[in-house]
Amino acid sequence: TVHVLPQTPQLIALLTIIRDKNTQRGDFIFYSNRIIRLLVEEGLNHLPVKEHEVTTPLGRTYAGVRFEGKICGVSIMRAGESMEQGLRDCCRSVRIGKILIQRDEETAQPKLFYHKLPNDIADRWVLLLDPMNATGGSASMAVQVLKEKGVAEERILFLNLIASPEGIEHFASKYPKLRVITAFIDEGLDEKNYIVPGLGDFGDRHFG
Ligand code: HSX
Ligand code: HSX
Repeated sequence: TVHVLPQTPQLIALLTIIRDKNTQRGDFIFYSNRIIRLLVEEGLNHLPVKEHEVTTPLGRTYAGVRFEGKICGVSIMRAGESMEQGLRDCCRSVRIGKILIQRDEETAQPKLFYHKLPNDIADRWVLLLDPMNATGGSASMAVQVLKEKGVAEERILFLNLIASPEGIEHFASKYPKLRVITAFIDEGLDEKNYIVPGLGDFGDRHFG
């Protein structure tokens, strides 16, 4: 299932800044971090809570809820690492796994180089981090790695800033129980499988 963030003027203004080719690295990082924060908060909205009662300073009882379950961030390197801080800003001691996948820019085929994940990842909710979902190939390969480690599809939330309709369709058909949370769905892919209008290569713009 796909969840697109509410298209508020604020979100569109943030996206406009990071799409602008004249935006310099410092601003790109600052404003993309604000969008990442919104994505993480929306991701957390999908996690279960259970009833929890507290006493307020006025001596009254408040019947509330608290988070239940353990989570883990998994970033698809390199670009996905740019989303780790936003996750840490919301979840202070969160565990983070890494999967290094690179897309061959000639063929657009992803290649898996490395992965390192917490041992108990199968017991956790996984927030999969990659800012761009173009063909869906890279993230799909990451999902395969997670499934081999015993993570159920319905426990994976894939967070990204910009997706193509093709990338969205890829997940909807291949992993119907996986939740995709994205800030924006763009027009499509160009002949080199880059997202258009897009924002260029996120990793290059963030890391240099
Ligand atoms: C970029 O290419 C992004 O950060 C993703 O890792 C990947 C998206 O391309 P695709 O595999 O969805 O086509 O480096
Ligand atoms: C390299 O950079 C690879 O072929 C990937 O497509 C890309 C990965 O870098 P990043 O965008 O994940 O930082 O050309």
